[in-house]
Amino acid sequence: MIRRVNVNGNGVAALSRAIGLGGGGANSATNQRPLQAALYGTMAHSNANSNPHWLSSRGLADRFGPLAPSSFPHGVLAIRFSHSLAKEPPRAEKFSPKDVVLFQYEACPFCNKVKAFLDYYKIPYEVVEVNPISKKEIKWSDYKKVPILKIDGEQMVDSSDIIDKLFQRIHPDNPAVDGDEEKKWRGWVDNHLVHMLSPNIYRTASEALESFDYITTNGNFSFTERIMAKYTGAAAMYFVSKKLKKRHNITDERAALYEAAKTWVDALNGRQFLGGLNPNLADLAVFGVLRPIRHLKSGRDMVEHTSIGDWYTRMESAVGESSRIKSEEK
Ligand SMILES: N[C@@H](CCC(=O)N[C@@H](CS)C(=O)NCC(=O)O)C(=O)O
Repeated sequence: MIRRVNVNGNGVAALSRAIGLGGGGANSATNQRPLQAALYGTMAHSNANSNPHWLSSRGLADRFGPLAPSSFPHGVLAIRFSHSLAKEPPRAEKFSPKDVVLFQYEACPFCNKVKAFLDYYKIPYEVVEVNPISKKEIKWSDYKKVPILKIDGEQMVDSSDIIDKLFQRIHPDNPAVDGDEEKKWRGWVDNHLVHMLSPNIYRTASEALESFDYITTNGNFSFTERIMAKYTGAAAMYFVSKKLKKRHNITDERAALYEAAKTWVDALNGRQFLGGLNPNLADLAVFGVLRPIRHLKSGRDMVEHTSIGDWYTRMESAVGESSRIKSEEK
């Protein structure tokens, strides 16, 4: 159930379709709007076609790696397991939905949080890549953002709500009430960590190209689409990332990323995971958001310049293989 993108034209429109943006013929002004909108991306509220200034859209921010603030103490030695997954097998044994479909953008950090949860619990799921302009794949829903999880026909929206609901179903006897620490750090991921991503992964021309190479390789693109998306998308996001940096008052994006990693390691306070012996939902959220960038230059730099690498490696092994169902397995 993976989206196939049809390429009928050249230039900007084809490119915009290639990065999942939709669009018409190649050269007209109208045909450039889809790219603008797409690049606005992620725009939580925007009507892309009505926005004349494609480099200033807040939408872009969301889609390609949203963004925001932080502050956080750390070092609580008392381990709270209210939401912790400690001592439980990383498998949803009492909960086995038959049909789980995640509507997503490949590079969306909120979608990646949900994927980390599903992978950890070994809940098999299909992925539908959503076209950010037409959003035709989610036309059936009133909700216009991703992720949307359809689970045996039931719609769930908003990454944290989705995770809370799934957690409750996996642990029906253990009401999913966040411990204060876990809750705080889950909030930190949504309000701070995600905002570090775009300024870092599109920081230089070569990093923007590397990021779009990742996005297009992991999406479902034809060869032509991939090439076009890579270069046009990378160029656009390079400029957009500078705007995002300003919007979030970031002066040195790398330093801000390292600081975030350090803040997280401090929060662990010597524990294997924030959850103690096993990951809790905050561990899964941080891991989910960082996983797509781990092997990009920014992620490599982060591991080299901070001590987050050991925790990250433990998370990789705790989460294990992805439980995503590939199209050929269907
Ligand atoms: N609070 C939501 C945020 C979801 C969100 O903002 N998703 C972005 C993509 S990363 C989106 O769909 N934006 C709307 C759009 O692209 O039009 C969550 O945690 O799921």
